[in-house]
Amino acid sequence: MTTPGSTGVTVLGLGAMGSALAVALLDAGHPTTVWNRTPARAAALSARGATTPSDLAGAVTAHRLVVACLLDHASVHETLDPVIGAMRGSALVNLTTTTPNEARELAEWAARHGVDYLDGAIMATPPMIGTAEASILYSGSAEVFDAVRPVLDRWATSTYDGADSGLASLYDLAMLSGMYTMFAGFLHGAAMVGSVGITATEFAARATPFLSAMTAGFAHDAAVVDGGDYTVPGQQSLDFSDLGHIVRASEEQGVDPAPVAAVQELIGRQRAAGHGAEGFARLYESLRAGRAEAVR
Ligand code: FVH
Repeated sequence: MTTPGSTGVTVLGLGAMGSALAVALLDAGHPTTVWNRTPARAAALSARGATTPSDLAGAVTAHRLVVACLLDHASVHETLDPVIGAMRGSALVNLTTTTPNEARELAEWAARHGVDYLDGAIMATPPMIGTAEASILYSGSAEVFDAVRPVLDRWATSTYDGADSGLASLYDLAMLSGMYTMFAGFLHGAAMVGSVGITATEFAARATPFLSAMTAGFAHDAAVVDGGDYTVPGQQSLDFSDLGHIVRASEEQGVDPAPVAAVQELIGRQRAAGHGAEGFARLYESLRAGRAEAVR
């Protein structure tokens, strides 16, 4: 039996990302079959040499490696439920963004139909695909990852995070949580200085080196969290970290303090529970407890 991917690849979903993935394969000379719910989106790829079968069943049986890059978890089921029975013995690499549990559900569903499942989380935008800046995280079937690695490496630096199909998604969404929270904080700061006419561009020039330097603190906080001792010397205490003045300054400038108020609320929970003298990293305990009342 042939190795999945060695004779070609089928790409399902030709939105911005799916099209970028298919173009990278075509540019590398991989026989590539494409399918999209709205067929017109396949025309440009057909002109570049992609095969465009008349129906989905033809697409998923054209090759033993099927890549899905659809909108969300529901669209994966909506697309593949009717044809999964024809995919027995194939490998499914799902690059659609899902939650970890949705990825695990898809892995179990695929296994019930004799399909090997590898989940992927794309840490890149479509123009980055095929460049050194692109990264894709994978988890699930190690056999599929190893077998189709030459295909995966056409798109990005490929990292395998283990057999748990949900892990790639978990890393992805955890990193995006950090990113979005940081961007919200930046925009809040921009609104604060914007209240006196300073442009966001001017603020970005000032904030970028400062915030970049602050990321060096991740490793220190991580060591404290992993050590589990929030009293170790050298930490900024939660009492010292009171952000009430930032919240007040924001309100004085007529700016919604929501991002920084959320951090202040987390600090307040730990201080109310008697941990004010301990380090800022103790916020981790509030977050992992998961509920406002569950402060340890
Ligand atoms: N674009 C990006 O920068 C991000 C980077 C990180 C990873 N994401 C995820 O990649 C998935 C696809 O993203 P996309 O950018 O290609 O998304 P769209 O351009 O909106 O295309 C969506 C495709 O999904 C098809 N589709 C939607 N619903 C269904 C359905 N119910 N059944 C079948 N196909 C469906 C849609 O088809 P059509 O509207 O053209 O008929 C597109 O092919 C996504 O998970 C991102 O989170 C990208």
